Amino acid sequence: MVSVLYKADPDRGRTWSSIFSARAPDIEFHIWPETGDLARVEYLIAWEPPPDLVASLPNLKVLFSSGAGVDHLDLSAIPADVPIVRMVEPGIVDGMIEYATLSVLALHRNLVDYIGQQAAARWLPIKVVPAAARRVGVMGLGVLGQAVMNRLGPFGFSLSGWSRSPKHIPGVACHAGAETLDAFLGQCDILICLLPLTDDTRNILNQRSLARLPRGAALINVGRGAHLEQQALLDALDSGQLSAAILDVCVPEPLPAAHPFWHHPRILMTPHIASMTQPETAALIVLDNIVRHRNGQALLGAIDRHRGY
Ligand code: NDP
Ligand code: OXD
Repeated sequence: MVSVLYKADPDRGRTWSSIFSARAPDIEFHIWPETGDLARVEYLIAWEPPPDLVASLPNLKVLFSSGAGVDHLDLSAIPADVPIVRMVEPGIVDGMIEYATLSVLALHRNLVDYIGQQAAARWLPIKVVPAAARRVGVMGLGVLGQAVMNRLGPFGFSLSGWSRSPKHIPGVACHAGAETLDAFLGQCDILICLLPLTDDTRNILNQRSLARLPRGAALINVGRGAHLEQQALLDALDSGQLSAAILDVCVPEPLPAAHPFWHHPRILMTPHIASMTQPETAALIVLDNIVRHRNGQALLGAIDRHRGY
């Protein structure tokens, strides 16, 4: 019998478990810390597996990240012949579309200003900028970045995107490669970071790159906290180079109570909830991938270890 070990949020694990038993009764599904016979575990679904867990699974065939990112995994601790698959599932995509749309519209319609005005009991309408005159750019044109662009299109924003390899997306000015970063940034009144965290993207939102944005631009960071140099953001907000930031991710998480981001009048914070893997849809995707693996077919969402995403 195939054995699957799940080591992520235990509440959601119960939903995973009931879907597995309904759809694939021939698969044993264990929720950590109940593991069954470790020697029989072939598939591990995990967020942050303890360092010795992978080493204790001699028959591990595939490691599934329970999230879209894989930066929380120590790739060097996972045997080279074990594929690593990230989470690509409709629920996480829908969540990110909602959060990105909410954030873009909030910035487009000056919500940060109105929150401050309400606190000061000040009635002060701000001129509405037409969507066509607002330039929205997305760093990272992968599964999530492209889904966000598709949904923002109908609002009429002027859209651009940036990725490593060239893309052709109707209605989006696509830029590719490090040498195009400055030109891309220069077109972003609202910049969304939806990059994976890798050696190439760590601290990519720094003093230099933030200075390339049009004056008064706003930032949405839904990638990872380590994409952003925190002091560079504070300096850019204080100088007026940036007008506002919406941050779903930060370093460390949770952010300590004394951190200046909490009380900054131009920053809105959320606790890494932009999007979450939804067990109802994700379990079906992982089950499908297990079947694919057993049939010798390519795994959907397998990462490239050299690229780091
Ligand atoms: P994908 O792997 O599908 O897409 C990544 C995109 O980033 C690709 O377009 C890739 O380019 C681009 N990219 C990677 N490295 C570079 C680089 N050095 N320069 C330029 N572009 C680069 O990932 P997803 O869209 O599924 O997810 C993106 C990230 O979103 C996750 O890694 C995670 O960090 C974050 N996330 C955050 C959540 C939250 O709740 N805050 C929830 C889910 C995800 P190319 O297409 O050329 O390969
Ligand atoms: C993810 C996340 O990567 O929730 O899935 O950040």
